[in-house]
Amino acid sequence: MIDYTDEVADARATNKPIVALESTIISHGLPWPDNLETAKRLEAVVRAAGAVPATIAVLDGRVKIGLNESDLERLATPDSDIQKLSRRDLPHILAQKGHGATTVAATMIMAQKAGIKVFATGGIGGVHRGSQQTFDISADLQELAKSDVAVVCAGPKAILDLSLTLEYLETLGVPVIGYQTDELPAFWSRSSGLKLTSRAETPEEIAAMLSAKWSFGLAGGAVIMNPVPEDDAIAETDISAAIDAALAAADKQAISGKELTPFLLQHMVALTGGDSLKTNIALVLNNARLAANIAVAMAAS
Ligand code: PSU
Ligand code: MN
Repeated sequence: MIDYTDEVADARATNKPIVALESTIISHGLPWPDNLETAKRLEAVVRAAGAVPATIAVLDGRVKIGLNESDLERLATPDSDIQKLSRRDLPHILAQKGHGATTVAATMIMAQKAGIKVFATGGIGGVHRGSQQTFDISADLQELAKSDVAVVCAGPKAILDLSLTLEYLETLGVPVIGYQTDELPAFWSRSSGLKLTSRAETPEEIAAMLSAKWSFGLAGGAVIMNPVPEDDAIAETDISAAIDAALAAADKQAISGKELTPFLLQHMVALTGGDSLKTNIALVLNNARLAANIAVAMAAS
């Protein structure tokens, strides 16, 4: 059921550091053609930092750990038959031999099966605003409590309720580690006003925390919160109106379920004249670099 590229198979056999990358950001998170270019740049960034990239997806009912160029193109092409896959969608897509891009949740499952400990994305899913009514809470959060994978992100996407997302992670016992910050970053912005209880200054410190967690038998993942670089960030005050407008549009058009996050991200790009897209690309590249540094530190310890 699982296919590895030669590069990833070799890295597994020789214990080289590997970084998992997800594919929902390619198929449903970023617009064409930036999505394909970013997918390739992410792999290049991981390689430049001394680790092997393993972009994960499901193609023809096969779990692909590592993708070749034509796989990436297939995932990036608009209007293809690529579904957005979370944990609950996997049995259907595998049995029907379908195609899908894996979310943070589904990528964590596959990474764990492949023995990959570190994974980079843009922003994790979380508790949506208004979830008291809609019950919309990303399956990413439950997965963080289940799969033994560290996820590097720039915060939960700021379209979410960040405070409730932190509460939910606390309830699930998921460590949330600020990288060189005491504050939860907010995806496009570096600050949220919400304090974190755990901070690390170096990839080595993060590797030590992960090793302590897993060697003690504390199952489940961890989230590394890596603020977007200053030069690429959008101030909270400059983006909040666009977030409100995107949420209002989703409400008006009654968008819900798995469509909601892609809809909101797409609207943000239009509402910010492309600024949110530039920041999204910058932050995910920054996360891939840190994830590779952590994977290298883990392999060395
Ligand atoms: N990070 C990005 N863009 C994205 C995502 C993350 O910069 O599109 C994706 C991830 O795959 C994440 C998903 O799991 O958004 C969250 O979707 P939902 O809220 O439906 O769980
Ligand atoms: Mn949801």
